Amino acid sequence: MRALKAAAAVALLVAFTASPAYAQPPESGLACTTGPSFDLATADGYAGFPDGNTVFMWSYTVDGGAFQLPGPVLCVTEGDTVTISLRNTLPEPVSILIPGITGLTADGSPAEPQLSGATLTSLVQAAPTGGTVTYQFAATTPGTYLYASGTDPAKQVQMGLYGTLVVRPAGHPDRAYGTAASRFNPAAEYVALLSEVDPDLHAAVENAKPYDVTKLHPRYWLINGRSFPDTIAPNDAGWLPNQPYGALVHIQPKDPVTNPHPALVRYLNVGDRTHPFHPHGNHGRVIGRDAHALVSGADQSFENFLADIGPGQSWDVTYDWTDVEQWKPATNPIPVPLPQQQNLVYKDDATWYGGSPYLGVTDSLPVGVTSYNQCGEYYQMWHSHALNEAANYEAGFGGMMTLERIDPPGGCS
Ligand SMILES: [Cu+2]
Repeated sequence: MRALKAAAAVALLVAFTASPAYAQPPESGLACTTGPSFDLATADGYAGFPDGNTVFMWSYTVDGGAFQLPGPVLCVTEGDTVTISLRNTLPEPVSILIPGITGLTADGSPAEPQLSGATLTSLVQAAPTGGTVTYQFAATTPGTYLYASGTDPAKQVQMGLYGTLVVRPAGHPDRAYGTAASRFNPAAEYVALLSEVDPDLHAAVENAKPYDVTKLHPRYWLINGRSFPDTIAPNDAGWLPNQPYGALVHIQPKDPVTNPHPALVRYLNVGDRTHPFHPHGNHGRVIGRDAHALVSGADQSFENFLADIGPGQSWDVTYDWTDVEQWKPATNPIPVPLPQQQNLVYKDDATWYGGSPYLGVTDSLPVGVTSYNQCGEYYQMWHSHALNEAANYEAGFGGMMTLERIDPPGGCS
């Protein structure tokens, strides 16, 4: 058995050595489905969570594609005429509503709330079962938008009918808004779409049973359709075939010459409670809210420790990581005695610690300890500070958490 393990280890080592991709950072960050015309359909399927549970859900997907949670990230440019055709495969009418977008048409007419007698049935025209509706609007204002079902939203949004729309300023794909003050590093652009899942509602829908939405009790807390630790897995991770988007924020230290522009995190909350989100390490700078720039004209952007992302809101936050204390082994050693390695506990003989507290330095670890650390990079928490949400079915740690990964200057080599 031991020999077998050793042989497997050698094989793995060879595989890693032979593959230049091993040194590359895991793929993360915003993955656009590019418009301005989109053919979407609805789908049903199962989302998987780290405790092994699966939950029946509905979603938007590119027509012909499989169920995916959340729906595709739709990217368009200011000035585009955006067309979204939605084919409905679900057993009830569904629609798409984009809060903040005005002048929406459905099948060529102004999109209006749908009434059945005195009862509101949909906030916007819906596609009947087996039917298609085509929405159109002019993308006039850059920013980050939610799109979600406007039909029985308390049920359908909870079921998973939601996604992100990004409107980029014309001519400036490296800016969140039109002004230079909103410039960011396009290689470090992230979405954090926050949502909640109450499996009881999903089981009721799957089994055609009634459910009282006023009794909603979320048990899973998601970023981009995944809960921790799946949030830190790469985009398109093989074991999450229907949850394609990771949420690892992967950056390098700010440097005036080699890395002058910040990362951009586009937060959205499609759930029904506020999520107090914060990164460890450095503060973020809020440069936009609900597709309204805080950096056009007078600078109204602000630094904060914690972004209270309310239901239905989007926040655009830039982020720099700076090594404020300038810890260097030779010139500025960390002035605390570090425990002997023999006194450190490594869970399951594995760790993300690189053997050294200094960025970009790796050192030896006790024999038999596996380090997942590639090049002395740092990991810090990035999470909802409502710690009941840091759980999967009320068992911690999990839920609405992810990590930021800080590579040494220049990246992993
Ligand atoms: Cu924290």
